[in-house]
Amino acid sequence: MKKQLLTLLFSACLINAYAEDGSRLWLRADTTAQATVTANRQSPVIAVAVKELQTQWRGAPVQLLIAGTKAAQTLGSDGYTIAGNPQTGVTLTAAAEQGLLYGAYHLLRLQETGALAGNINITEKPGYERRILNHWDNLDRSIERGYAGRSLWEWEKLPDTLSPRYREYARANASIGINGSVLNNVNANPQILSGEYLAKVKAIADVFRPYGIKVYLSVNFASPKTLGGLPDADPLNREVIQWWKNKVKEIYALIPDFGGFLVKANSEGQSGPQDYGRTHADGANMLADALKPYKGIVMWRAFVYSPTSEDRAKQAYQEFVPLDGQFRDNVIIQIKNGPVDFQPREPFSPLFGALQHTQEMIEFQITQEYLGFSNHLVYLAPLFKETLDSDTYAGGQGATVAKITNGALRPAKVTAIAGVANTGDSVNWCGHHFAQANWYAFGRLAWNSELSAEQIAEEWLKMTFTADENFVRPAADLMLASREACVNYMMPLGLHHIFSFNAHYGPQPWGYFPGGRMDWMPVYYHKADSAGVGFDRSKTGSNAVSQYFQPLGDLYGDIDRCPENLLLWFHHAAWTHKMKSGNSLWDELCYRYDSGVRQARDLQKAWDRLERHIDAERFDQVQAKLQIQAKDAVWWKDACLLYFQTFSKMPIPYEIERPVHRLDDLYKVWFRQEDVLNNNYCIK
Ligand code: GCV
Repeated sequence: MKKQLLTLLFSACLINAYAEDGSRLWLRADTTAQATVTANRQSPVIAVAVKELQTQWRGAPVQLLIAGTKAAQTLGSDGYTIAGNPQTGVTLTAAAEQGLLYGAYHLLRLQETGALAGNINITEKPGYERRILNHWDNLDRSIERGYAGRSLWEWEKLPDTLSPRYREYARANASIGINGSVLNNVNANPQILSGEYLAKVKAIADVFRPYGIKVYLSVNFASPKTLGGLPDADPLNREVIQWWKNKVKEIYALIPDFGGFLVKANSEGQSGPQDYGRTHADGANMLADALKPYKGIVMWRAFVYSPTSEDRAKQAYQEFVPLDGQFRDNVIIQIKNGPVDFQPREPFSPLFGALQHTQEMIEFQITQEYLGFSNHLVYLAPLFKETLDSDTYAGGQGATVAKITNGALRPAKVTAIAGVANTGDSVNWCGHHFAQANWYAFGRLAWNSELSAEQIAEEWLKMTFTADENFVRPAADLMLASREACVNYMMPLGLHHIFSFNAHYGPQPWGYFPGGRMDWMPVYYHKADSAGVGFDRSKTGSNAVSQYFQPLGDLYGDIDRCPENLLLWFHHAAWTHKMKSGNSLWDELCYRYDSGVRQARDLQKAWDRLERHIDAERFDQVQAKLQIQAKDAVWWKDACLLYFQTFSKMPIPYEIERPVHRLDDLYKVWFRQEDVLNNNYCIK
C-alpha cells in the first residue's frame, strides 16, 4: 500500500515536472531515453542531431552517415534517407549535416505520432531551398501585428546575455524544417545595420547555427543616408554602392553564413529606388551585387501600392511585370499570397507565373492580423494550401503556385517561401495554443506543400496534446472547420478588407474617414450601394481579371461562372443576384454570416467535449478564447448585416437568429490593438 502511494506520488511529481503551459510547443517527448547513436562525422549540427536522438529515441541503435555517393548528392544539402527497422537498427544518410538534422527530427516525429510500423524506407527532400520566418519585430521589442507579447529578441541585453528561448526557438524551427529567420520588421529601423546592433545579430546567429538556421535582416533602403550620413541613397550613386559593399563586408566578417536582405521599398511610406527615379530592379540589383560574393540573396517585396485611381489589387503586377528579366540571379521577388493583403480569403496574386524570367517566392502571414489576432482559433493550413495548390495556368494547366515557386516547373537558382511569424515572448509563444499549429503548418508545408492540412493537424495534435484518437480525430475536425468558419462570420463570398481601421480587429464596413487614403477604407473594398455590393474587377470594372492567365481571366470575369467564394472580390453583384443555391445574394449573405456564427459555436461545443482528454490548464485557456471568438462572430454578423441592410433594404430571413446589437451602438465601437490584447474591450 505504502509502495503504491509512493509510486503514485512519484508519478504525480513527474507529471508536474512540466507544466502544460504550451511552452514546450510540439516538442514534448520524454527526454530520458538513452539511445545508442553513432555518426561518421562530427560537427555542431550533427551533435544536435545525435543529442536529440540519444535523449528521445526509444528504438534500436541509430547510425548517422554523411555519404558522398551520387544517390546522396541528389538529396541536396537538406535531404536524407531513413532506412532500417526500429527493432534492429536505423540508418540516416545525407549528403550534408543539415540533412542528418532533419532526418533525426523526422524519425522522432514518426515515433511521437505513433507512425513507426515495421521497416522504414524514407527519402525526403524539401520543396523549397529557403524556408524562412519573417519577424516584424522592432528594436524596441514591440512587434508590428504581433499578438503574443513582446519580441523574443532581447536587444537591450544582447550580445552579452542570451535568452534560453533563442535556442528553443531554433530547435522548434529545425524540427519542422525552417532554415531561415529575418529578425526585424520590414518597416526597418536603419539602426539594425549599426555596429552595435550587428554585434547583437551575430550573437543570435551563433545560437541558431547548430540548428541550421540562417539569419537575414530587413534593411531600410535609405540606410546609406540616415545611418551612413551620405547625401542620398540613390542606387546608382557610387558612394551609395560602396557604402552597401562595405556594410555587407562588415556583416559577413561577423556572420559568415548570413542569408541576405529582405526589402520593403517604396511601399507604405518606406523609401526606395523610386525616390531617385530608379526602378525596383535598380535597387534590388545594387544590393544583390554587394551580397553576391558572399552567396547572399535579396528578397525584394512586391507589396507595393499607392493611393492612385488604379485598383490596389492590380498595382504589384503593373509595377513588376515590365521589369521581368531585369533582376540578378540572387534576387527573388517576395509576393504576398493574395493581391491585396493577407485577407481571410483572396484569390492568388496574379504575379505568380506572370514573372517568367524572374525568381518568385511566396509570403504568407502566420500571425493573424486579419484573422482575429491570437483570440480566434483559425487553422491556416487550408488557407496556405488553397494558394499553393491554385493553378495559375502560366504556360498551361498544372502550373500551381507551388510548382511555379519551388522550381519544379521553372528551374531557379534560389527558391524560397516566407511566413510572417506569430511568435512573441508569451509563455505559449503564440498567444493561443492553437496558433502554434499555424507556425508548425507553415514549416511542414514549406518542406512539402503536398502534405494535407489534415495530416499536418493530426501530427501537430498528437505531439502537442495527446495521441489518443478520441482526442485527435474530433480536434482535427475542429481545426479543419475553423478557417471557413472565420471566412463566413467575417467576410463571406469574396468580401474583403472591411476591418476596423488600423487595428484590423473587428468589423467596420462603414469605415470611411474623409481626407484619409481611400485604399485603406473599407468602403473602397465593398462598394455597397442600393444596387448591390462588391468590387467590380471584371472587364467593365477595373479589369484586374485580365492579369490572370486564361481560362482563369474569363472564369473570374464572368459573374455567372466566377467561384462564389470570390464573387464579391471580382464583381459588384446585385442584391437580387441569383446564387447557385437559388437564394438571392442578400439572403445568401445572411445565411453565410449566420452559419459563421453557428460554426464558431460548434467550435466551442466540440472543444468542451474534449475536456477529459487533456490537461486542465490548456483546456481552460482555449475554452476562454473560444468564448471570445463566438462573441466576436456575432459582432461581425450583426455589424455587417445591419450595415449592408441599409443599402439592400431587404429583410433578414426569419429563420436566422435576430441581431443582438444596434447598428448605432456598433458605429461607436472602435478599439485600439492594445485594448484587444489586454482583453479590455466589450461590445454593447
Ligand atoms: C509591416 C499591411 C500591414 C502592415 C505591414 C504591411 C506589409 O499593410 O497592416 O502592418 O507592415 O502589410 O506587409 O508591409
